[in-house]
Amino acid sequence: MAKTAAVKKKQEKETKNKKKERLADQKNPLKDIDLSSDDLIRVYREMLLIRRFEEKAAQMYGMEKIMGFCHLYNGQEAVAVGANAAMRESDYMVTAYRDHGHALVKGITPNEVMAELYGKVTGCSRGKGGSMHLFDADKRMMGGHAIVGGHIPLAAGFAFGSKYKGEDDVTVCFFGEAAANQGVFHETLNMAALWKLPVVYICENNRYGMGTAFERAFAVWDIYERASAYDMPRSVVDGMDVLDMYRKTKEAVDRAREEHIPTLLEARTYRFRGHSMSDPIHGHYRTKEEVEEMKAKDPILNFGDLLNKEGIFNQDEMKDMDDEIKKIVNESIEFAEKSEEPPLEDLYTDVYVE
Ligand SMILES: Cc1ncc(C[n+]2csc(CCOP(=O)(O)OP(=O)(O)O)c2C)c(N)n1
Ligand SMILES: [Mg+2]
Repeated sequence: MAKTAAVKKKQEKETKNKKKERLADQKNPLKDIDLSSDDLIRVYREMLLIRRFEEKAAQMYGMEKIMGFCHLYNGQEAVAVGANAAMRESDYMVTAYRDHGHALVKGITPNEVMAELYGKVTGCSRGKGGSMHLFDADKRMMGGHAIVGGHIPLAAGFAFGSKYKGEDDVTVCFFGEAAANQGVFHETLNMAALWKLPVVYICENNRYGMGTAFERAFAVWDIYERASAYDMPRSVVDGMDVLDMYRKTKEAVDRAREEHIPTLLEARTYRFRGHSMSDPIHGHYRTKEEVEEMKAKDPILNFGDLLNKEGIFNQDEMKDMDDEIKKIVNESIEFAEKSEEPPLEDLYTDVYVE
């Protein structure tokens, strides 16, 4: 029996609507994510804590309360936070000198990090490491390393240790793209693949090594492809998107844990501030327009908008959280200011393992 025109029209409309729904579903960044609403809010909070903490640290640096080297992670927060969400507490983390975000997300308290920046004895490295050397071995935060690329082989060592002892912890190692041009990067990736080590290497490609654009220093711009020389799984990640960071790190961490297969991830990200506190924000090596264009991809603002749009966390709740975080950061300043400097006798302690 022939369909009436009205029935046919209704069916066509239903098919069209279903297609629309399917497309919207595919585009939903939260689709298939195995994080609860509480986890998503925690991830947002961790990024915001890092941002507010560093804004305050920059202010205190300007007032000469904090001295020495200090490299801010502004703009890159989604990398450490997304990756950490894919790790277990007992997994090892190791990174370079741009380490405030990594230390905070691995559980070193704002008080201990701020006191370390101030060079006070209550700091996580007893005031003797400073901004570039944030450590807490109990929390499996293995630093904070100032020698570019120097910690890449250490990560292989931690992973070797876990495998040797029959433990299933994974090591996640972060480094800047310029570190991938150190010879030790290649030597270590070769060994990690050969020895099947449970390690995930995350290259934070923020496009500059100090004032050198990576396009001027790399013969091949897809840095992750370097892993193909070692038959290692590899992937490029949107480092401005905390969910992409989480998903791709999770895949890599699970593979490392279950099959002892290492991975190289290249997180494409951007630092909003200068290389260190002594550098201007854009200097001569990048334009104001470029910085502004990248700021439109702010990982915190964009993730906040998504949570708001999806009805997970609204703007009032975000404002309350921001106030609470600012209070925590202000308290960390009070804590650091009230703390003592290390005593002179401490000059020779913590130099060698006792
Ligand atoms: C072996 C070594 N060479 C040079 C330096 C000086 N230096 C400090 S930071 C830096 C740039 C590193 O850039 P990248 O690895 O991309 O990390 P980012 O600063 O962008 O996070 C250089 C060359 C150093 N610390 N160690
Ligand atoms: Mg860089």
